[in-house]
Amino acid sequence: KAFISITVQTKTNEISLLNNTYAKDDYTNVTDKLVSYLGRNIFLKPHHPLSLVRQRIINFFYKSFVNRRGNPIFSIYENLPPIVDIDQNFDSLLIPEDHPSRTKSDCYYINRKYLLRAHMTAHQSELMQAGLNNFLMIGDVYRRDEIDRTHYPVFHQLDAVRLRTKEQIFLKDEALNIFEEGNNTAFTSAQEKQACHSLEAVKLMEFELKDTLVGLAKYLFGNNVEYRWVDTYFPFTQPSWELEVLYENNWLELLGCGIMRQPILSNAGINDKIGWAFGLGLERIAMCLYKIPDIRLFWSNDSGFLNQFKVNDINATISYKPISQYPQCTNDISFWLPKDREFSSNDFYDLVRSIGGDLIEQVSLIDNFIHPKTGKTSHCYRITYRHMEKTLTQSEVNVVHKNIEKSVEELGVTIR
Ligand code: FA5
Ligand code: MG
Repeated sequence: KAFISITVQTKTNEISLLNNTYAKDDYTNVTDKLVSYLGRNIFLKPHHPLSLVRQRIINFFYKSFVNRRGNPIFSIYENLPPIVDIDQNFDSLLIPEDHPSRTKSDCYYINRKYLLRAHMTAHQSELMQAGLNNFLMIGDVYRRDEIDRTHYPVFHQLDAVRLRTKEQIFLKDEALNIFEEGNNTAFTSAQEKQACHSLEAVKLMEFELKDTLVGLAKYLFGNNVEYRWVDTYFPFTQPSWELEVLYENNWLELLGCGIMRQPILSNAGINDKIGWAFGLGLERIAMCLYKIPDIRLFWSNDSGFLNQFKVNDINATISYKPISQYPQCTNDISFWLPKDREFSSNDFYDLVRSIGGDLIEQVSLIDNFIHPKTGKTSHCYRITYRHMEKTLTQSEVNVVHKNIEKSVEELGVTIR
């Protein structure tokens, strides 16, 4: 039955999503399975672990940034619709036409114009145009990606923007400016400041940004948290950094941030301010804070999971106790890739997820082989099945696996 759900879409030339109808075209790749997540808003449900993390971060910003009367200055946007256009998700953020993050194999497109937002940064420009200077944007984001315990095609991000004028950063010091006549030829690395900015302004912004984010990491993980800054690149910030924290002996990427590229502000009609911005993932933080072992659990309606987060104090220490680990079943699938059309592993992952739903714990490419005579490529994937709340029988798994084998031919592959 699950197998029918992906074919339904191809019968009509339109898709209805959140009370709107969209024409399909050659870019359409949203699946029915994905569409079923729209509007579930688990990050807003009281006591949901993502909601606890969300509220703690909001409280940190309320406490850290107040005006002279002691009122919080950051405004919170958590109902921004997840369907955005390519201008919001890419163009307004100066993401180049040929950037890999735009490809069909990375995003869920509704058609050539609209997609499910791939990051919360998509709303930056519209909120700046509305006149806001300090704001947080929180919501569900959608990406085509691998399948394992830490990756899910829907996850949640919290993004922030803070804009400052010359008077706000330099106070009464008339001699200092945000902008200078930039020497555009002086680029040596991605870490260099933008030519239009003065070094003084950038250093003060960098200091406040890093101080805020280290403060946030300590607020969430405790004062003794070990952290490090890593230089990185984003098309919409320069310089750019990632903050990593040490968690169970691994460096975990918590967030990306940087000084906003000035054309994003000027395109939004802002010519007298400099800004910093960051974006973080809520699942990663919740998985560490509450020791949640598998990202699928966030979507569980099981009371054995949800009740563990019913606390009166959102800052309470919670350590998730697995209800029980039910056994895994693995089944492999091998096929020849088509020679006459494109094939991306993400196409296969989506298909597996559409059919197997949350029974799928992991899909991994275990063999990639080119036939020496025919030149044909063969992929072998290992699919790990595990139910979160009961033991799966081999025959239940076989039914799903057969359905996957049957429908994988839609991708033009030939089962070996
Ligand atoms: C971005 O999405 C940028 N928009 C962030 C940003 C905003 C940078 C503003 C500068 C200014 P990235 O793809 O690295 O960047 O994701 C940001 C964070 O989301 C990551 O640090 C991580 O915490 C989380 N994240 C990213 N991909 C996943 C995933 N597949 N599963 C869980 N969390 C993820
Ligand atoms: Mg990243």
